[in-house]
Amino acid sequence: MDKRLFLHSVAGAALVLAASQAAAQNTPFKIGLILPMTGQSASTGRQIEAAARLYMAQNGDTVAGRKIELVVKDDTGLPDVTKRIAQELVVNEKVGVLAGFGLTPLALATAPIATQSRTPEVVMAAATSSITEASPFIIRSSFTLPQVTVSMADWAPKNGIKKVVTLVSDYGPGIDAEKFFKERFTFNGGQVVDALRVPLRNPDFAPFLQKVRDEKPDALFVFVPSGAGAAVMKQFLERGMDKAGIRLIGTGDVTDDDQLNDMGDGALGVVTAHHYSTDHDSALNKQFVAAFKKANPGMRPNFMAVGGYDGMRVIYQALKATNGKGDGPALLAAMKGQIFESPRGQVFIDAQTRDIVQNVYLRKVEKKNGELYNVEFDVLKDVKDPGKNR
Ligand code: VNL
Repeated sequence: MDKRLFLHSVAGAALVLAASQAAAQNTPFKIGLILPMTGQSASTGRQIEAAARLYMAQNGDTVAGRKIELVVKDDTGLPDVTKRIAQELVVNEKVGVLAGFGLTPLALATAPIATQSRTPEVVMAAATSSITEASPFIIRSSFTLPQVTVSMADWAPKNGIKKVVTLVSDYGPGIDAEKFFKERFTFNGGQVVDALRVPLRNPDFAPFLQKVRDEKPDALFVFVPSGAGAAVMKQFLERGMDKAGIRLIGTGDVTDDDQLNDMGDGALGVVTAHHYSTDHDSALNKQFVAAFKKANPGMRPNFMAVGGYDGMRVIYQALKATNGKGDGPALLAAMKGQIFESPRGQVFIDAQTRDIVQNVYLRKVEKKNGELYNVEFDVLKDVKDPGKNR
């Protein structure tokens, strides 16, 4: 055996051993929550951690006789760091589940660790369609870009938007959004006249927006990850794009509830498609939002928080269903097929794809009691990820 292969199999054996120890009873059940707590995507980490802690505060920290320990680690948004932390959590901390994953590259970097150690990887944020195909141990509680994008591409042409320029962050979810928007919008008789991609790290939107202004489409369709929306909105307004008759449309990432309130009245009227709004009108959501705000003064929960909250539900329920004795594969099996009411509405973890099936809402930014909200005005029920089985 050559040395690399040998080291590889030793590491693999350590991962498998660690995973079986994690299933031992009466020891605490550890959930390794890996999040970007610093850097460009820190708001995603902050939202998910707050929601996970809220879930535990509401549902207790003991499940089927096992004490739950949440081990939160900051990967700073860098995939090499995520992977190293995931390995440490499995081998040294003997976590039963890996969770979190604020960005697509971070979820993908962890996939081989999940597979080798047979540890469920609960993706609470990242949203590129193909992520669930990177390991049979991945389960998703967030959403996919094709899911929300296709709904927008159906709405736009029925509402006077025939000519669009797309502007996306240049990586997995942005490429998904660009592709699925163009495909469905064109099918519906619309025309995508230009497709612009901006770098994920430290993007400068100004030159791109100038180009869009010159192209004069009916609307600009935008995908940028949570945390980057306010910068897009600011520059869109500063350049007078709205006054030039160009509408802003997109997935709900751009009018993220975490930032929306600070975007100002220029955001009023922006229409997006998404799976969650803080303003979602249900008794469960009202309870969730009130409890979240009470526990985290000055914050309101966004779609990342809901992905984290529901991801914890999926983990708790799997541990319960396996009487606290489940190893990785047993927990995974108990995660598949879960159906429950989320603050976003009814959801379902599809056992075949391990991806989430959920409602997608069309929403318009409006002011209510002095605050800006994404107010839902239409719904598409039980949307599966259109990126699967093509
Ligand atoms: C991703 C997708 C990240 C949508 C996001 O915010 C988001 C991703 C941090 O898959 O990387 O809003």
